[in-house]
Amino acid sequence: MEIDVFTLFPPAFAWFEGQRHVANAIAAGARLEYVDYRDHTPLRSGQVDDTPFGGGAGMVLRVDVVEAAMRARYGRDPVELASERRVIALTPGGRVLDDALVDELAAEPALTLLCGRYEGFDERVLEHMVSDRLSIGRYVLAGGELAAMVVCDAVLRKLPGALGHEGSVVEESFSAALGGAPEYPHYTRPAEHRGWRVPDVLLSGHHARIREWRLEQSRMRGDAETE
Ligand code: 6GU
Repeated sequence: MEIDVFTLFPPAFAWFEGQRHVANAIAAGARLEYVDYRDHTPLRSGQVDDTPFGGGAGMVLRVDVVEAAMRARYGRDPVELASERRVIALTPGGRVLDDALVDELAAEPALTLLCGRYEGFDERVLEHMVSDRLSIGRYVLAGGELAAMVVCDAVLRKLPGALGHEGSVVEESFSAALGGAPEYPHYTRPAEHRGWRVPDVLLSGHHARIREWRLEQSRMRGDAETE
């Protein structure tokens, strides 16, 4: 997996790269690189954004700046690129990320993530230079960087070698293995704390019964969610 993140704040990702599963994924061959729009702007004094035509608050990331950064990175017309590679604009109005979309993205050989800032992208970026618009939920963040980290986190942890235990990603919340339902509850020592006991079945050593109990718990949580 090769992920290119286009951003105005590459240093924001330093902490993210230190995460164990991210470092593991990189050690196992994944690649995470950053392109700073500002390094490629054709405008004077590093300008990357501008005020919106028609007026209004905030600043908009310019279409010519995004194009220049993409041309610098890929050496070709971004309009053609978007038909061959997942080029994903991070924008609050996009398709909302879920486990199925994470699986879909994790199966790609390469991803390009475009972070917006300020009021977001000039609409022509979204119309002509991307294959996908992706949101991490129905609320507004000040920029796409946190959203890009969310996407990278969710995708990279699905890759072989990212987590210590490969089974962890097969049967987890919202996975196909659990029929899309949330995961069952987990407990660890102590078996009792302030009178709060761990369910007996988990201490029973009966693997078939434990499994049945877990799937039942997951189903119940799924039902509760849709009520
Ligand atoms: Cl992808 N970007 C921004 N700016 N805000 C968001 C988002 C993305 N997803 C949810 N809120």
